Amino acid sequence: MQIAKEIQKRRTFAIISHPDAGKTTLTEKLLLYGGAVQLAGSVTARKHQRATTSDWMELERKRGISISSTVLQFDYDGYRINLLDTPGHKDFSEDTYRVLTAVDAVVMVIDAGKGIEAQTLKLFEVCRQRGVPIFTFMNKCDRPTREPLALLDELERVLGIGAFPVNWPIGNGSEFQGVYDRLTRQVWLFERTAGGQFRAPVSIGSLNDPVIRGRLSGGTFAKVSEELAMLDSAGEIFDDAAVLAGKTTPVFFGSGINNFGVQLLLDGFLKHSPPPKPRLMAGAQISPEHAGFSGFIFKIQANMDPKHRDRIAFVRVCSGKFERDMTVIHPRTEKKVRLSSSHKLFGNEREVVNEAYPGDIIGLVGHYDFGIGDTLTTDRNISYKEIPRFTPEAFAYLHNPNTAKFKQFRTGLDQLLQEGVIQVLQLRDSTAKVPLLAAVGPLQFEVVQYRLESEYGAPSRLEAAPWTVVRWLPAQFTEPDLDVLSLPTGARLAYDMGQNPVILFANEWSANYFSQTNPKAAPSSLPIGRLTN
Ligand SMILES: Nc1nc2c(ncn2[C@@H]2O[C@H](COP(=O)(O)OP(=O)(O)OP(=O)(O)O)[C@@H](O)[C@H]2O)c(=O)[nH]1
Ligand SMILES: [Mg+2]
Repeated sequence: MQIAKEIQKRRTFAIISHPDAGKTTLTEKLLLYGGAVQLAGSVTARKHQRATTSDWMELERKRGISISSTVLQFDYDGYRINLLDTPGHKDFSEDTYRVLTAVDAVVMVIDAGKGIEAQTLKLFEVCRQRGVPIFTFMNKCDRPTREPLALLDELERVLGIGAFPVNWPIGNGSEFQGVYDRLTRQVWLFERTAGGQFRAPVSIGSLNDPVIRGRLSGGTFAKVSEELAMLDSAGEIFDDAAVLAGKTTPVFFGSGINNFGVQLLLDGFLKHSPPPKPRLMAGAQISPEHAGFSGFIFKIQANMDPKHRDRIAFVRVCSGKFERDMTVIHPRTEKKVRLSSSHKLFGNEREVVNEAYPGDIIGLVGHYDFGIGDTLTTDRNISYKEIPRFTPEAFAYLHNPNTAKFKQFRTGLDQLLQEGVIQVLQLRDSTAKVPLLAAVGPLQFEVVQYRLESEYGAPSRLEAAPWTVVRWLPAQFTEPDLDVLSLPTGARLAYDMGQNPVILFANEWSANYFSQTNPKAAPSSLPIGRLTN
């Protein structure tokens, strides 16, 4: 069975964490060790230096932060890898959460000097709910870190899962020299290379090998020996079933920037992480081997390639075989669609792909009917409901200060709206034509403004709006019902993009007061049971 073999080869995973823990840096090093790039770029690339593959947006390079998730597909050691680098900032978390619906495992990066940070904890909770296996990389061991045992203890205490150290750091901060691999009982001592662009030279041997021992200070040798003896005495062994069930996380130590421990993480991850699993759909399981092709769209992005100025819908293949030019059903519009412009993706590079298998992420160019969350399938019975929705918490008016640029402004805004990271609301009883934007966080507005200017040549001006909370009214609400609603001071009625009525409140208190005093109109934080795109 060719399809079963192809499925077994697939590893589809995301790298997640709090901002700045080193996801993009680690992603680049996984590409280096995976043979997908020859020279690793840097997130803060200066002159003559390569920038990272995953932070390809101009604004990401300027700011040195990730704004949008990136797909990188490559082959290594017999595996077909679909790797997703995600943004850590909470204002971009809607994108990150959508990515989590499309992967089979995650690598959680922790800054070993800081331990578990707020955003990591939130992302972890989502993974746990979805039962996604989690691998942990304790990064930045080249800087002073917390005690490794304390870091493990924190994982178990705060996240409530087992932590199995696959390797163990040798030396701390500037004395960090490498790791001890507990599965093979070998020491890996690395050397730093300028800028970490190339693989780090490594010496491998047993802890008592005189050459290895000669390179460690007496203090480091004694500390590592003692800690390893302690870990061994606990008698735990690597439990694949517990890892696959998301009950235990294998822990790797290292330094992404210096390439220390990256090879061990990559190989350890591939060996112990799962191939694509069956997907749940309305209580039923759709196995990857299911004969019909199916997949769903978890992300849309416009203008990835300035030469083309088009948009790509990212599809996670869930079952069956994808073949270019195949005709599928698009259940939301009930249309049949021929999929001809399919691509595999590597950052902002794309290449035509003729076939794809469960686990693969492919980019479909064009298809302006496609929206986030849509299923594409050859089997009428399949319809995935994977994509979580987020409640906007930031609101602002976006003015077009240059009337001559109205067309660019409108086209740009419409296309960015399709990416689904901002929404536009229309105030009721208002003739003003200025779009009122809503997003999970205010940084999204900056991204919209920057992209309008750089991708569409349309300058814009942002004006703060006086609300912080939006609530959707019950589905059966009609216009006459809206006429008689009495709203708290400062609140306004508006419509979302699907013409569903919402109320904008000045603050949480006012929203709660309204709910208590209007039990029949009790609004919800999401448009439950309504179509919004
Ligand atoms: N000392 C040290 N610095 C690192 C290491 N890995 C990454 N960094 C630095 O940490 C900063 C953030 O790195 P990124 O890779 O952009 O972090 P990120 O998690 O992708 O950040 P966001 O995507 O914006 O959430 C950069 O200045 C990196 O150079 C490491 O192993 N050691
Ligand atoms: Mg990043």
